[in-house]
Amino acid sequence: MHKKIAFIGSVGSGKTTLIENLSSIETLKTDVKTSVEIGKESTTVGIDYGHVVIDSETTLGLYGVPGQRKFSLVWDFVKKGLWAVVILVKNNDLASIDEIDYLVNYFEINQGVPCVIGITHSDLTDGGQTLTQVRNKLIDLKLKVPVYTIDCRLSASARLIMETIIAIDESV
Ligand SMILES: Nc1nc2c(ncn2[C@@H]2O[C@H](COP(=O)(O)OP(=O)(O)OP(=O)(O)O)[C@@H](O)[C@H]2O)c(=O)[nH]1
Ligand SMILES: [Mg+2]
Repeated sequence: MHKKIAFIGSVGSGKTTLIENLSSIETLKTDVKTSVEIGKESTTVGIDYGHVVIDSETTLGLYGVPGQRKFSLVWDFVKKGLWAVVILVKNNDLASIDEIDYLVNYFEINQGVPCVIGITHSDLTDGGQTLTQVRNKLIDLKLKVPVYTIDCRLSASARLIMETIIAIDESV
């Protein structure tokens, strides 16, 4: 069975980096140089695609979407037939934290969808406040979702996210 996981979150939260880290194949990337100021040189405009083999019967398709809402046509494609969702939030970035509401709503995430939140870039600044803000938001949204502090560049973080998603799926 081929299962589809979406990686969503604000611009620069680390989606492309995490998929690259997780994938067992060279990822398909659609990053281009940005023409507007978004705090980094390149951004995803299409789709990121990576692939993980779990066992002889199960493969995972890793689908990264652009963080920018203006490319939400891609979000609509990724949303179809989703098995699980990973939401990335950039540490100490209010816009990134606020984006959770919009994304949960857009991707119709409810308790029946395996979901994990990763707070990224926590290696750069202290992250205690962001963790509390994200947890409070989840209480408002009535969602019980594990929240981890991760670094998208590290394989230990990538494994933690993937193992949690699989454990949630097996427990529901
Ligand atoms: N220090 C640090 N850098 C990170 C972390 N996660 C990602 N980065 C870096 O942040 C930058 C942006 O990451 P991307 O993976 O392009 O972010 P994205 O979510 O795909 O962004 P868009 O496609 O524009 O929406 C890259 O230079 C990454 O190396 C992290 O946890 N810590
Ligand atoms: Mg990207």
